Amino acid sequence: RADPPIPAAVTLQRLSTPQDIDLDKVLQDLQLHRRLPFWLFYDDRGSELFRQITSTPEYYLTRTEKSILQRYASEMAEAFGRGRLWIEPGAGCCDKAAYLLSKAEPRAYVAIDISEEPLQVAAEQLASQFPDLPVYLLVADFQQSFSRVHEFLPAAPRVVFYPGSSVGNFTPEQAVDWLARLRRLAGENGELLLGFDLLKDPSLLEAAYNDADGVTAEFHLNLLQHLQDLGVQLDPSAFVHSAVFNRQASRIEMRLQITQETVVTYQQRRIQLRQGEQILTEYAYKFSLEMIRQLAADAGWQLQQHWTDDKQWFALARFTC
Ligand code: AVI
Repeated sequence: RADPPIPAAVTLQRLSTPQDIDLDKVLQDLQLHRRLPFWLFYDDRGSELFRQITSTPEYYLTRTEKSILQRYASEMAEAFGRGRLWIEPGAGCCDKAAYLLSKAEPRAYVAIDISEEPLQVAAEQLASQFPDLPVYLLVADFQQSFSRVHEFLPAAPRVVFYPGSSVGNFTPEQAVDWLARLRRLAGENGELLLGFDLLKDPSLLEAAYNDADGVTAEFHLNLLQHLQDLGVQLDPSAFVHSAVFNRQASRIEMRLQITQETVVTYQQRRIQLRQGEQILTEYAYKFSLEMIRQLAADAGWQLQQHWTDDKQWFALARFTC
């Protein structure tokens, strides 16, 4: 597909290209700790499967968050004030921001993502929906080019928008680190709008990560295909998907279960996996308001207010520095 033309109000900056994955480190973690990183889910096929997950009947998160944004967009815009620079790390196709942009009258909208293609598609849509809105697309590996992001943005008080409960895929320590980085990105008098999934009946939580059509299972197992594409040798038929809610830790734990003895090889590394072993691939933390308040406070953010749905399944909260 040819690149679409970039509309006049849109500025595209390429700050980094997808970095080479340190595959040996990934395999070492598998060998020593029976762990694989969740970001391995997201190759092109994985991103498409995640998009499909968001429309399964069981995966209430995206639907619910959008309904909150739709319902409270004016109130949120009022709370954050007009004329701010809205920055969305990991923006993807920017569809959630669109609910707010119509009300918030931002100085500009900044979408940051490592994948350029969805950003460009989103830019076309945003430009037709909001012809006067300056849009900045920053193609960046957020971990690496955080400091350079500042060089390209107009001066205005900032709001960082981080929806989707992606904060729940970090361990609490990583989440505090990440929120502290978002605080630096937000700058002086910066604010944060953070989406997070709330604690609820474990059967609803487990259903959301074990949909009946098996889309989540396919998404999970696609990680094995991704590894194979990167040059790892393995037999996918030895792995099955599992997702269980750990009540004590307040998180869904996704694991690949080993159904028969199998070997994973990469260059000189040979990893023998026995039947019954498990490989941890993802956490998805489920929060109380107090949990999220504390995490954010540890990163220097103060909770100001939050918005939720009638069932209190999901929330978006506003924080100030
Ligand atoms: C991206 N993230 C918020 C999703 C979640 O719910 O934790 C990833 C996901 N994993 C399995 N299903 C969805």
